[in-house]
Amino acid sequence: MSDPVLLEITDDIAVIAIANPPVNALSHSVRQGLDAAFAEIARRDDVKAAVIYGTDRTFIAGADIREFGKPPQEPFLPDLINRIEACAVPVVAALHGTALGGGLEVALGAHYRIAVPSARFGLPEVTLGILPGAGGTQRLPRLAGVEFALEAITSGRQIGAEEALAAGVIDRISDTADIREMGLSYARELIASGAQPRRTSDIAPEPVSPDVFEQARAKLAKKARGQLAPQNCVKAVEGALSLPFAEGLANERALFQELMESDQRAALIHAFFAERQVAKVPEINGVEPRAISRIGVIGGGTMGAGIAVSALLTGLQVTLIERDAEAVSRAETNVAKILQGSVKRGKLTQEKFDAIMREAFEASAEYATLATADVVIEAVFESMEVKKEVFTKLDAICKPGAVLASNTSYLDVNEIAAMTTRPQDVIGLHFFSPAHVMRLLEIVVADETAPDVTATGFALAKRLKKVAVRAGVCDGFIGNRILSHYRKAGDGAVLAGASPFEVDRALVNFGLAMGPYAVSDLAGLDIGWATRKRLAPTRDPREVYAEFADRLCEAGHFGRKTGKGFYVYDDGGQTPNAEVIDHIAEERAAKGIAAREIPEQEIVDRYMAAMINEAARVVEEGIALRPLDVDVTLLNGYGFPRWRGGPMQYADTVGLEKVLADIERFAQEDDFLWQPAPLLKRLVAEGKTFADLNNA
Ligand code: 3H9
Repeated sequence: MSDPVLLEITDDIAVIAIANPPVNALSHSVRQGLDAAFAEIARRDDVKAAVIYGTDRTFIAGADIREFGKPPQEPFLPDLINRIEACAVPVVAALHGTALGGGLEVALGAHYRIAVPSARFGLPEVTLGILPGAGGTQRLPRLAGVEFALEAITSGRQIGAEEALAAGVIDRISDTADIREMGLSYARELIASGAQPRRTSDIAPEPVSPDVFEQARAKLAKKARGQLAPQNCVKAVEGALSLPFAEGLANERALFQELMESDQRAALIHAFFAERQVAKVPEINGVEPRAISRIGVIGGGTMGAGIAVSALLTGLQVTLIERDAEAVSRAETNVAKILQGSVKRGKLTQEKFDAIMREAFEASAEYATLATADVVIEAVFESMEVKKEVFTKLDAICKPGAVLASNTSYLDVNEIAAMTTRPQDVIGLHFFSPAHVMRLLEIVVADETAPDVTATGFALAKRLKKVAVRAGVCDGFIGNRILSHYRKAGDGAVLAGASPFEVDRALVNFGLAMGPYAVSDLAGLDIGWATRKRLAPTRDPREVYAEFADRLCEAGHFGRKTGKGFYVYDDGGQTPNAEVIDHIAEERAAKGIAAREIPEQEIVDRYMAAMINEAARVVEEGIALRPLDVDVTLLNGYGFPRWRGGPMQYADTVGLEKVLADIERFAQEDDFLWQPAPLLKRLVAEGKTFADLNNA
């Protein structure tokens, strides 16, 4: 392996190049190399300045996250950065790409910072369940002010060069293309002007009112409910103001260590790597995707319009098909409305909006306009008959090699593919609503889908900035199949004695964005009702079928859109619907169930056990490639709390033995719903975890 840190002395300037692809993370060998370089600079008397820069596409993306959880090796990053800051000659950080986490902390330890206009900065540690642990919480407030630092550190957001310059994070922006040269010429200028080292730790931070910290704590307690890292970030920044620099650093270190040992840190880092691992699908390894520039979308409702917008925003040409002129015009309005939302939020300029609507988007009632599309995504009504009709038409019109995709969320993609003479070109692309916002895309690979069609699905997802998960064909694929099981566990808890409102509250307290009954109200209760009716003929007579949601639907209460569902919606507020309690009481009486009090923890245990158990089946059947694919699905499409890492990570954290024991306990009440998955039993017997399968 070539040296990750290279030191050369040129014109009395020590030039330190970091070359640790892909992102120049501060691995042990990089820290050693930097330490040795600064030791060498200290030894020499012919060096008048130093420059640090990153080779290839970026400066430094931070500490090497793969080293977390392993025994730490010296030199430690905080000590190394102190050593850089203590350097007797001016140190310049020349910045391009991203300077993130420990990377930005290295730059803050340097004495002068220069960046190209496209450079981006940030302390994203909080998103990994930790805090900037190499002086970031002490140096950023000194350079850019406490309030700026507090916001940047607790949000973890990336900051552009202009904003960084205005805030004092960097000293200068330069559009010199050669980063090494950019650093060198700044260093030469500093030497010529007799500039001295300028140590951030010497700056006295500007005092702020203690209210600033209290307000931050209160805001984060709401926004980042249940999370440790944001609160520790506040404490660390507070220390920058209340403690001398060295003590502030020690305080930061202690708070950092506390987080390093937390399950939340393990979960968030699992999520980070899982979202990258999920794109590694063996069957497409080395397979070239088909070219995509023109997309066809069939159906201009909420889903179709969202898909169209998502494609338009990444520069693709989109043709949207609707039934007749009136529907075409409605679809156009839907697309324009969503795009206008981007204009309002400042994400899109009015000129760009006009150009997209004029040049990249067309809506039509003529299927023939799809003849040149590279990928066509059908997003019509969820009925096999309707889908079959669409695919028969597509088969007749689309060019050879076009990818024909269905956005179905439950239906059999093999059956849809069989309607065409080219099943190898057919795939499921299951977007989540609203499609221009939600990050998840399930790529449903049917029996005959060609590997380059699957590869095209993944390439399209990347282009649309989505996280794609490979799924096999079954009712509901990965996400909705698992959902239907844990929803039944929620209903089971209600029949046993909890109210839907208690179930929602328990799961929100657990960390879900919304409880399941509030979600059903939002999605429309008629949707679940239609699915239940569709599956009724095949329902196993042993299933304890909960009817209380059907009672609401029969009365025309479909949730938010009708003003009433599990909750009553008026004046922008939401209150429990008392009628639901009556329906449940009647149902319990009819079923001979004596209600008992269900503790909050039991509600969570039931819900999680059902989720994990069905997920284990989904993995065992190969519907999901690995447990991590399930985690990524639930995190990005179903509001699962990221700081718990996904259901499989959660299962490993609480222990698979406990999950199995829970299932066996609940089975005493309903042994049809609670049948342990063979994979779960096997892992427990072998003393293994889901993580072992991820790494297999
Ligand atoms: C920290 O700094 C703690 C300190 O405060 C205190 C310490 C004491 N380490 O995302 P990509 C890998 S915490 C190891 O696909 P992009 C990534 O897994 C750190 N590996 O590329 C992938 O590997 P593979 C704070 C890392 O261009 C490959 O690099 N920093 C790291 O879309 C390419 O990544 C962060 O949180 C890492 N730090 O995005 C930044 N980063 O090819 C985390 C990436 O095998 N990183 N990899 O799948 C990012 O946000 C993005 O990777 C970045 C590039 C924006 C840099």
